Amino acid sequence: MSGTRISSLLDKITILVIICCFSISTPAKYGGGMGEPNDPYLIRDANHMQAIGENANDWDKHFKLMADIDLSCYDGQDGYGESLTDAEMKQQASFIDWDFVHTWNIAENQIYPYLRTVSPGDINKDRITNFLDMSILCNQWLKES
Ligand SMILES: [Ca+2]
Repeated sequence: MSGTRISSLLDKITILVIICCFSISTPAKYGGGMGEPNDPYLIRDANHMQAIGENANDWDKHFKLMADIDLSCYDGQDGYGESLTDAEMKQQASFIDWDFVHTWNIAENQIYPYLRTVSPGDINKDRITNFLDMSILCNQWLKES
């Protein structure tokens, strides 16, 4: 073998080793994929879900859920939220900064918070259905007849 051919072979081996080392040192993120629309990150287990939460730079990427993931073992005590007991869920004081005047309603110690809606019978939209609403409705009927 001539010196030129040996040198060329060594160059190819060096390039191959560099490529192998590079591919080995770059672990797949999540369960695979590149986070692109045609190659989304693959989410296969709860660890992948946890990793997404810790990587805000990936929140605008594309993901594909590959399994029905059981998250019931997570109690929300990792700084990502706080779990409440059933009794606490029925207390207005448990929901800090929630608007219980305009948006939410609760019957304490009875049910969980629920979104306020306007009753169809609340004609003047004051969130109270009473005889004033009936009076407004009756006046409307009298005007139409
Ligand atoms: Ca009303």
